[in-house]
Amino acid sequence: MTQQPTDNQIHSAYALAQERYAAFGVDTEKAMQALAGIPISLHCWQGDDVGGFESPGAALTGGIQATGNYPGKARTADELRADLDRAYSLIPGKHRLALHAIYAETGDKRVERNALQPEHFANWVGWAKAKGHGLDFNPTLFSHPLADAGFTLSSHDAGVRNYWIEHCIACRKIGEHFGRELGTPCVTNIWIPDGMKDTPVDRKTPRGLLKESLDKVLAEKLDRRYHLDAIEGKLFGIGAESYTVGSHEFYLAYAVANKTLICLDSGHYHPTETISDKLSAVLNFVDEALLHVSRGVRWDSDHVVTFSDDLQAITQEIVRGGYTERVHIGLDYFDASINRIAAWVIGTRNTVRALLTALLEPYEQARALEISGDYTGRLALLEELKALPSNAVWDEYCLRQGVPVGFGFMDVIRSYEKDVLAQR
Ligand code: RNT
Ligand code: ZN
Repeated sequence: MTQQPTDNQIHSAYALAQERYAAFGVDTEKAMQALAGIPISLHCWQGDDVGGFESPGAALTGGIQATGNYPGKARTADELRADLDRAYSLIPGKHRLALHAIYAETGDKRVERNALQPEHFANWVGWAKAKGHGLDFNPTLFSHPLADAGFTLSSHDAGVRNYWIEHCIACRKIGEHFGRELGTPCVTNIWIPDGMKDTPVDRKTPRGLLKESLDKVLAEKLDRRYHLDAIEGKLFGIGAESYTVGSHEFYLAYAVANKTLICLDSGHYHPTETISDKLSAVLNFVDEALLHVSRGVRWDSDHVVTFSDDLQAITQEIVRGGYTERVHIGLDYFDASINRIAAWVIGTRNTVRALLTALLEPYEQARALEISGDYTGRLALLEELKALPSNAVWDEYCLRQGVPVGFGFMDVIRSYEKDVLAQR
């Protein structure tokens, strides 16, 4: 057991912090209030290493990889929901869940992905309703025999392409159903693994085919009150190092031309490129964006999100730009080498805490310095802010939201591991 601070200690530290921030013109109460209104979409696939329930033990393909074999992973939808409940109980605020199509519950029947229906997600919808989570969705265009050749929506084989077009259409309908049932729009995000290990001679045809396929997938307009379409580009994947059909340029152009959301995954760019810098660029041309907050270590490794400069730069851009309504924040990582619930909790708490830190910035003051050309003052202020007691506000926020303060969440995770995960 960790020795926890008492409520009184937390409140007194907060009162001091509140004064320090007030001296910079920052209202900590307002910041906490704004924070409570920003949902993070947790990714269901961290709970079972992107396995899903379609065929137990199926290999994960598509050039992505979850490494590690930490015991106790969820084997059924009920186990996954129980693990998620545990995770949400340790994260302050109300948050969403992003599902993948392979998390359908089809009972004893095998249902082809192009035949999936809302009814196959009835348990998820019931659960989300009961717990107050919004749902987001993803068609699954990997871990399937028809994706084994490395091409889906851009395949030269019309039969393969059609299968995946039908799958994506089925998923948009399911997403729309989620939105209607839950009263909050579902973001359905399309990512495909299509690409080549070695240098292709024809880069053009697969991209033309992908455009055609997407046009068919998105032909039916869905009500934006219930459903939003997002498309996610990428630089490379394992086994697709030389050519990715759905590159960033491809999807950004497609999103602008077709008014979809663009999904920016922080692991999907050259190592010195950051998605924080992209937001204020793309949001001039697309209405909304989806983020896959992740952490690449040397490559698109999907490590647990840590409280890094990169993460803070992302949340600062969202807050400074006033984009909290236009940027949907989702997570995307899968670490199988540590407790999977802790992975969710640590990455999500970090993201929420980074949002809080951004909300505690005296942005107008810093901006005034910048506009007047006082870059010395801007640098001095930004450096000073780093040492302000944001953590005292964070602790107070956790306490008010009824979740463990600080490292205390690990006590809960350890007992759940002993009582539940170890019995699997
Ligand atoms: C893959 C993409 C994609 C997946 C999920 C599982 O590189 O980031 O978002 O991680 O769909
Ligand atoms: Zn992603």
